[in-house]
Amino acid sequence: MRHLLHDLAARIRPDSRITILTGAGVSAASGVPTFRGPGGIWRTYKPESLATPAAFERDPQLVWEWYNWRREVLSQKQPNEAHRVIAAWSRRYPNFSLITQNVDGLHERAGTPNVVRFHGSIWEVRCWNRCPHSPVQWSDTTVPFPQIPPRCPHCDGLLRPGVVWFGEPINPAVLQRTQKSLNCDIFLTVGTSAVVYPAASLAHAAKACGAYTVEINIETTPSSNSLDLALAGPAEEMLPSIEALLA
Ligand code: BJW
Repeated sequence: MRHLLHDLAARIRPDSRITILTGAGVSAASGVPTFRGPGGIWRTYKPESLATPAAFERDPQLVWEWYNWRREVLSQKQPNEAHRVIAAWSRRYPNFSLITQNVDGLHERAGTPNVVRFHGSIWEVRCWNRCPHSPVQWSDTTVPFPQIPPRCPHCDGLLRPGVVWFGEPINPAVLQRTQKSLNCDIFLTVGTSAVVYPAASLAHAAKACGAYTVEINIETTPSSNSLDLALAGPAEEMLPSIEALLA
């Protein structure tokens, strides 16, 4: 393992264009449950009854109870070493991009600016009716909401969480920023099961653009064999080890 980490560290230069894609595994050490795997959210809850527009239409109360509960849990969690190393790299490397599938806001709280939030943010809301008086989406960090489901302050209709549910498209502006950052020297995919599309295709797209592609995960994923390097281990240990070699 040590020589693999050395090889990777040797590739990282001050002017390297570095792009990182993160998934739920990056927040696991902060105590945030992942979606799949042991203890994963989808082991207890069915995605189709909570994370689809149809689920919200059917039972907005249930869906909001779930998101309200997750917001309460998240408000008590702190960024971990993986978030902190990524934040340090965002300050050090001028050509650095972070794309996260996580909606938890922990990268921002660790100090990474300009995070590309591929699946939105649990700390944002928007009007379900898309009423003309409200912005498309806005920040609301109230925990817990005094009323479930929360109501649009402009039209009194339902609010929905500002996240991307199954069957919903990725925001076009987010896709545009993502596309730009695929043109990089090193693409790291960290703590994601690489089964949810289109996020799962990003490492392959970066490789097709010429990037050296690296996976950091405690398990193998459908991408492990097709990337240039698969590092088996926890993000909160592997990233600090790489950082120590860079110093
Ligand atoms: C560690 C660790 C440690 C643990 N260190 N590692 C092709 C085929 C079939 C279906 C589709 C397809 N293309 C698209 C689809 C449909 C669907 C999809 O991909 N389905 C698949 C499941 C089959 N995709 C979509 O619907 C997407 N939209 C779309 O395609 O739109 C098209 C469209 C175009 C035009 C009009 C209309 C539509 C949207 C996907 C949205 C995903 N949303 C969620 C919920 C977000 C909100 C919320 O949180 O409530 O996003 S689902 C959930 O999965 C969440 C995550 O961001 C996402 C990915 O999960 P992630 O991060 O990979 O977590 P896990 O738990 O899966 O994995 C954790 C990993 O960490 C594991 O590998 C562990 O080993 C590892 N690990 N500890 C390092 N310490």
